[in-house]
Amino acid sequence: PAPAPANLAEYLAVRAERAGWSARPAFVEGHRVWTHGEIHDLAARVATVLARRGVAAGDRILLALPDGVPWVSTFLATARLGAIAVLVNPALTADEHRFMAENSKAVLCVSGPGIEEHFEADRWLGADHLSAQACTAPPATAAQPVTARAPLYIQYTSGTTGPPKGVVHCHGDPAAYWELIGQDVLDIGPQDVTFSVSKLFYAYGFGNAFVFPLFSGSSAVLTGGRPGPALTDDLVARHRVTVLYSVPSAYAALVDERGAGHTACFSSVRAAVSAGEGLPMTLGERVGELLGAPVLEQIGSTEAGHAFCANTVWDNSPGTVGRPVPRFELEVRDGTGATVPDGADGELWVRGPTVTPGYLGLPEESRARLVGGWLGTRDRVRREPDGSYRHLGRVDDLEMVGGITVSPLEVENVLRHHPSVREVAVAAVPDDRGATRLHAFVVPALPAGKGPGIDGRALSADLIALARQRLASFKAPRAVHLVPSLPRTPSGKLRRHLVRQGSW
Ligand code: 3SK
Repeated sequence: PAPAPANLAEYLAVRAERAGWSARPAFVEGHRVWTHGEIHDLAARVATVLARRGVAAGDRILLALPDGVPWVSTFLATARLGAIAVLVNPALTADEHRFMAENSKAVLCVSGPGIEEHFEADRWLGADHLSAQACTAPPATAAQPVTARAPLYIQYTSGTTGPPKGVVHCHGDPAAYWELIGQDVLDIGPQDVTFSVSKLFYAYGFGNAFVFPLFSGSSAVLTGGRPGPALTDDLVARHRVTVLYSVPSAYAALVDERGAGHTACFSSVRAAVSAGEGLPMTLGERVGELLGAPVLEQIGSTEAGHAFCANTVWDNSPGTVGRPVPRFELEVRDGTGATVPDGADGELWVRGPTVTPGYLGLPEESRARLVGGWLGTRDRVRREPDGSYRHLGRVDDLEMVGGITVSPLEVENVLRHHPSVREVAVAAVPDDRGATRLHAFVVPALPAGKGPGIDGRALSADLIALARQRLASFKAPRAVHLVPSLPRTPSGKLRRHLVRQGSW
């Protein structure tokens, strides 16, 4: 390996050249294949254009771009200058973009066409214009020396209340994501072709589709929109994808819409990774059958940068999120902060090399969630005697119904067994008199073949009967609503507070 200069962009360019990856594919976008050499050359040219625009070390550059080579090259160029990339979802509203631009104090906002009015004109730069200028700019800008703890990028995480919080990560963090997860969990090597349904601006997608290919000499397929089942199996088949990263709701749609007849499309896949929220056992089994590959569940967070507990290609315990990633310490604590014994439920706390130093401009929130270097994840888990962890939902997920605490996950796990259910969320919804009742919101599975559609009344009655049969009666939903989709974050996590409000 190349000696490690601390500037990530320079380190990756030197690493690719010394490893002989310059002519190997790095990113596939539509019909265009970009090699590792082309990517680092383009990034150095984009750095020249940004430097001419006055971007300097420590400046923040907001990237509101779809997944693609402009995203990758602008990120690397920003890093090269010692500036800090603010990674945001390009599909946000104008108000959300304005909040993030202000909150991060971005000196420049780079976006594609159609959303320029979300940003102040004198702080906006069009991605097309940047790319055009980069073609003729020299790749001459020297990399800014930085330390491994210098800030590299900011991602926003939205809690259930309050505005999104900026999470800071450093130049040294991606090397740890690569060594601890890309290499030691997934065994990614130069021959791999990967595809991540999770986008680059999000922690899971950033590691999967940016960090791992650039550190390993492998390649990633990039696509702008959110890929549905048809596009996923087309891309996997066309590019012979070997590692697929996705989230449970997208896997549910894939198995539902691309049944047994499509297994051949996935013959190249050697591993499927699932994160973002809990993967029900039955869904994991169906995904494994469709893809003909192990389904590796893991858990991580934006604050930790990537996964901190994972099943690996060598050691997979379905139904669990695996064992702690080396160099991460995990504790399960009760509400008083005391650790609980194996087999008992509690909140997961994590300490490790890539945990964020804090939230941008929020010292009190940072102190509350980051105590002595330990991050309170808000995930409810149980440690099994064999050292694996079972994910039981979010700490804030528990619902109060008639004064009794109910785990909506327990109810969801029962309802999900019904063949006509693709996705389900259960929440306590207040009635006209202010009393709360459990309601189930169900995305129906597509009817097989060309048969009749779903009979909503019959399905509701069936689901309530199923819950009564399997659970204590107070856990059975009082009402079932058929909905076209559930409210989720871009990473696939359920927005349960919106389910509770019954509005999305
Ligand atoms: O959301 C998660 O569980 C996750 C998993 C892996 C990497 C990053 C994240 C946020």
